Amino acid sequence: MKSATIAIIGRPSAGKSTLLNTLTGYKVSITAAVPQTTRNKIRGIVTEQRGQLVFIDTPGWHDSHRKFNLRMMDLISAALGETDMVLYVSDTLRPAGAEELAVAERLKRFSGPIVAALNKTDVQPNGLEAAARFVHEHLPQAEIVPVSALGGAGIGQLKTQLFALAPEGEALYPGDYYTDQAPEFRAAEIIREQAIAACREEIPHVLYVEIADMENSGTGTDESEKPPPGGKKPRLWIRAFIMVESESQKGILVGAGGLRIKSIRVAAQKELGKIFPYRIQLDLRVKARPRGRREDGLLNKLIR
Ligand SMILES: Nc1nc2c(ncn2[C@@H]2O[C@H](COP(=O)(O)OP(=O)(O)OP(=O)(O)O)[C@@H](O)[C@H]2O)c(=O)[nH]1
Ligand SMILES: [Mg+2]
Repeated sequence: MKSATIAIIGRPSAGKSTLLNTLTGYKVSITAAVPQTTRNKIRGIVTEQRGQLVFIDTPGWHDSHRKFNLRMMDLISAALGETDMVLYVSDTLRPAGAEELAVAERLKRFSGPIVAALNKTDVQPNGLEAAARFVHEHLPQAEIVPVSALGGAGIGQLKTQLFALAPEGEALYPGDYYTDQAPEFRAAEIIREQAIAACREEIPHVLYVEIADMENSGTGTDESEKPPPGGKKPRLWIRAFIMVESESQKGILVGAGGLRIKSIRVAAQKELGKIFPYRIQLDLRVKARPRGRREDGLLNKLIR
């Protein structure tokens, strides 16, 4: 039996979280067109006859001295310190720049096996050659696999390569686990994803979601709980707040006549219904957080 922990590392928006979702077959980690979507170490688990791969999704590697970014870099370093292997994701649609070099420099100090997934091959195959050359030059020890995280091309080959390089060992999680995240955290992430999708530019980076209450009419929030045969799914009430920095941001998220928050609520409710075996009833509001509590306390909320 093979068993490995694998940190997924790469630039912002390279497609790390999309790749994790495609590898596991579940929506484990939220994704967005804007960078800096992932803010935590999110685990996704793949169990097969061959063994078990435990992936750790990480925030995008971003060179900056802002406290927010430094904190995310710490998360990446922590993931690299606790992992057997690295799955390095590069974006073949963007030429390698300073950030890509910084990632490669950091990975040079990693002693385990590295697999480089050259992503987004569905769009423009001519970026592939330059991306492969970059990896050959800067991470010569890495095995290269071209993939499309979105379309699924190359995913089977990527898994084969990862299993081949994984050490022998016992599974870390039961075979039916695909993530280790608590239901409240998953719910907050799904709502954050829908809020990000509904607004542009500045707001995505400052908002976070607080779950005030989660209560069900069944026996628990256990995801494995199945509806009774032929019966209706039990109901799950979720009361949540989208937290922003200012009244003007609140205004943008609420939208004219409350239309934007309504569409975020409807979209989030639908997505939540896909990951939890419940009929979801979501009560969603936007709150501007009080001034004067913006520094470390806030960082702890943004990056948990
Ligand atoms: N065309 C195409 N788009 C992709 C592919 N993989 C990811 N994307 C898109 O790239 C954008 C970023 O994807 P994410 O998975 O959120 O990227 P990430 O690396 O996790 O980003 P951060 O968490 O912000 O670092 C989204 O709009 C995805 O739909 C792919 O294989 N092909
Ligand atoms: Mg991500």
